[in-house]
Amino acid sequence: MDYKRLSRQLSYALRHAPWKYGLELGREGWADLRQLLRALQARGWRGLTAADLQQMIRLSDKQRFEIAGDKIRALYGHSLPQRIVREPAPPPEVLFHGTARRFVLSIREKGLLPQGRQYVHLSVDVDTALQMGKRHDPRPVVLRINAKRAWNEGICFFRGNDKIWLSDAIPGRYIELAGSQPQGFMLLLFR
Ligand code: HQG
Repeated sequence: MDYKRLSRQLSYALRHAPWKYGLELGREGWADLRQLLRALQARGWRGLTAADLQQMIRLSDKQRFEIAGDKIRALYGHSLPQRIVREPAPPPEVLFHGTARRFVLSIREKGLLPQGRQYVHLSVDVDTALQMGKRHDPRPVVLRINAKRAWNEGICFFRGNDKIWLSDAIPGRYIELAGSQPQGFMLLLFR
């Protein structure tokens, strides 16, 4: 089974367009597992079972989905107009965000914004941030976020999974370049 393609389709259904799959997400993003299976079966995933989805989740490089009983949800990445409700939680001292070189000036000026998604996406480690940034730029920039200080000063954070945190917009004063960047000149941009 092509788990990568299945995962992509699930992301689309549970993060971006549940209505196209006849799904209605609850306040916290949960969808009915049986209904999702039926919708996917009708789209060519013949004989797809909950066990297949569980296996896909287990084998995935990222913890994107969660199944509980007869419900399933995406843990992050939503772009729906209806905001997924999450419980704010105190973040670690520092979090990271990987982005494209071309976005840095704008982030410096306006801070980190959720853009097309409901929340800003941050990671607990530099490696995950690099992977995140590589989706936008072959030589991404990693930003270091003073998360605890932002939280103490009223910015909301939410746990996504073991590696990913979500947050509301983060002003530039909490952001700096992480460690040594290949693009040394960018140090000039942050402090
Ligand atoms: C940038 C993937 C200009 C931001 C990943 C990012 C993640 C600004 C882009 C998850 C800006 C949005 C989400 C500003 C932010 N000016 N650009 N003021 N503020 N940006 O794809 O965070 O594989 O919507 O830096 O690993 O890259 O799908 O968000 O580059 O966890 O499971 O605007 O999606 O996970 O891009 O990625 P995206 P993201 P999956």
